[in-house]
Amino acid sequence: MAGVEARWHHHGQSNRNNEYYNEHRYSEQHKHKNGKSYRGSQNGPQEGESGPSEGGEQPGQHGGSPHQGGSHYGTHMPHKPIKRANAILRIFEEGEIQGGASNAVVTFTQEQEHGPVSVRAQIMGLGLGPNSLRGWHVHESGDLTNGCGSAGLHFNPQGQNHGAPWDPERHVGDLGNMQTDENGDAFIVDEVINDRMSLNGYNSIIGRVVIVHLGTDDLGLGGKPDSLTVGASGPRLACGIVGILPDEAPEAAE
Ligand SMILES: [Cu+2]
Ligand SMILES: [Zn+2]
Repeated sequence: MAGVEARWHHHGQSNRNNEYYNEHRYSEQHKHKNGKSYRGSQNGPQEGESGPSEGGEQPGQHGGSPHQGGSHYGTHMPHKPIKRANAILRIFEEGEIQGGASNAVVTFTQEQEHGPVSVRAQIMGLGLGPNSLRGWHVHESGDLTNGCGSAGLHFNPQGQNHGAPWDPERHVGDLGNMQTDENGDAFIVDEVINDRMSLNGYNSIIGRVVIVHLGTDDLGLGGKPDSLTVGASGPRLACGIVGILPDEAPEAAE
């Protein structure tokens, strides 16, 4: 974790090869970071955009990889962390959504950009079975082309084995099990389930998929062939894409 964070935040230190090219850019950034004002970001042309050599010479500058400096192109833009997101879970069968409106909603809140994500969930009407433990995770891909089946494996940017949400060795996407009540519904109230999860940066779950399974997650301890990858959690029952919400909950409608 610490290593990843360091890489994300200190491009200049971990990217020696690019230092020559980026020297000017870095010094400007630091000036801005340590200075008082981001004024240039909102008004008028930005220094970085006016240089004649901007563009062709530095592949990656405009691209997506943060390690290549891709994010630097927008450095002068105001930075607004994502604070809230949710996933509406739907039951899929053979790639098709089943049933009517979903009563299964998971909401993620991250008040501080690098702080913990608290999870609130109301999981009703999925038929999870009464008084059961049901595995659930954030899977890596936001692709529901073939229903929950195309969402990939557990979100695991550090390449670790599957585990419990409190294990040192685990996936960022590991949420363990949800406990259902006598009606087969589950309610989670503002709980920090996995403190590696984020709505921002390297461990961001935005655009990925929450899946609830028909079986119990063995938390990597079951000794089955898929215990260390998916916790032997069984078939994928319901899923939904994690989407960005406004910072504040809207006023309740009448
Ligand atoms: Cu899963
Ligand atoms: Zn996992």
